[in-house]
Amino acid sequence: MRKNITLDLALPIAVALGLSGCGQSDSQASGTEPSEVAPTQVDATGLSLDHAWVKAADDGMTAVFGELHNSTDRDINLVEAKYSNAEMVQLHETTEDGSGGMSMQEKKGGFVIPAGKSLSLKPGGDHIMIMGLKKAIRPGEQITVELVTADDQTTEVTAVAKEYSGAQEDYAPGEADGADDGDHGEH
Ligand SMILES: [Cu+2]
Repeated sequence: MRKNITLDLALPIAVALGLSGCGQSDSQASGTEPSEVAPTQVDATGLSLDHAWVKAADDGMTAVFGELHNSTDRDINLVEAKYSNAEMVQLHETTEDGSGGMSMQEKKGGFVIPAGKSLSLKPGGDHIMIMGLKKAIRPGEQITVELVTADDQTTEVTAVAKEYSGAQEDYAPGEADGADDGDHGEH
């Protein structure tokens, strides 16, 4: 249950992902795909969420990020996530809204993690959206989220809460809220 992600020295890169504010696709991951990386604790499903973290929040919405890793030889389709202290959890993708902003929406069909590969969940990209928090998530706190695959396998993952000021994409497409976070200077 308690997965100690800090011991995973074999994956030094993923830590910095998404923490640099406007992380718009300038991360080529610079060829860092070592073939002999040991996955952090994998259970029977072969699915793990490495370097998992959740944005600390008092109420409302927040999101879980990390590296979804599939250590099996077949694709895994993640269709649902559950968190007990929230009204709803959805699998979201983020898209550009065509006018320089970003918006997020439920990803139809969920996330597919190809056999032996990883899928990054990061601010500005795919993420696990938690809505209607019933209880604050404080920095440093660990929360447990259940991941459910299309073939009804469940994996429990632990995410540690961090303060993070990004990941403020509009929820509904086309809903300009005028938040000026200064990330995208033009226009
Ligand atoms: Cu979202």
